[in-house]
Amino acid sequence: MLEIDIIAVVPGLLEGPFSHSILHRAAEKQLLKIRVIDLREFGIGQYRQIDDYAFGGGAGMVLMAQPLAEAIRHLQNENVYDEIIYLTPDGETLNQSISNQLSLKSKLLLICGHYKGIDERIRQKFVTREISIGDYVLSGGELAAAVLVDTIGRLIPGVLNDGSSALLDSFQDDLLAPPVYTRPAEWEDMKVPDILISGHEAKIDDWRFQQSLDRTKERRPDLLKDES
Ligand code: 6GU
Repeated sequence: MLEIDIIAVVPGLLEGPFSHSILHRAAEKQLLKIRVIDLREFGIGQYRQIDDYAFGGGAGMVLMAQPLAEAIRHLQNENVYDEIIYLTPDGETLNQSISNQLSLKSKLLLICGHYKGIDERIRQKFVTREISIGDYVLSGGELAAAVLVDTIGRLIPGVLNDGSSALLDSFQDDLLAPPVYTRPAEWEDMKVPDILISGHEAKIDDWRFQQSLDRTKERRPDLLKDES
């Protein structure tokens, strides 16, 4: 069982992704437990303030240290987290290896930023890991958290239907997938490659591997350069 708690500024953004498909099934099977915490509940004063202007000026608001610290400490009273992860464009870029590592943990706390980010002191005091999902700007961390949770969730043994753990079939990890086809075998004059209909399992495996390799060389040669 992997438990993931998520502190969000716009919790509604996380309702859809986690109530459908694979992640929903994972939750039903008690393999994954996701809890979304609304930062606003820890806001200050009558208006439950959670952000303020940046010291030094400039456009954009910054999430204040106090509400975040209260939310984190409140959760820490009842949970011991393996990692406290801040989703931020200046974090380490997410890749499969990071997702594999995180899928082996028991409790994760994700913090979603918004606006101009969160007070730096929260990063220094609580955050153990910072992750970006790519080199582009999202308006907040919630969608990034949904992406991260999806990649982790499907790696938990038993979540996928096919009986194999996605973690174990690592030989293909750094390759793009081969082309796939389904019925009919001929569609608008276009035929499925004969080999796939041949029934020769070993030859099909070889063909798929070669296609993966060719496709990776062609489209993503960077993946073939040893770096993990
Ligand atoms: Cl984690 N957050 C935001 N706001 N933008 C991003 C991101 C995260 N990853 C890529 N862009």
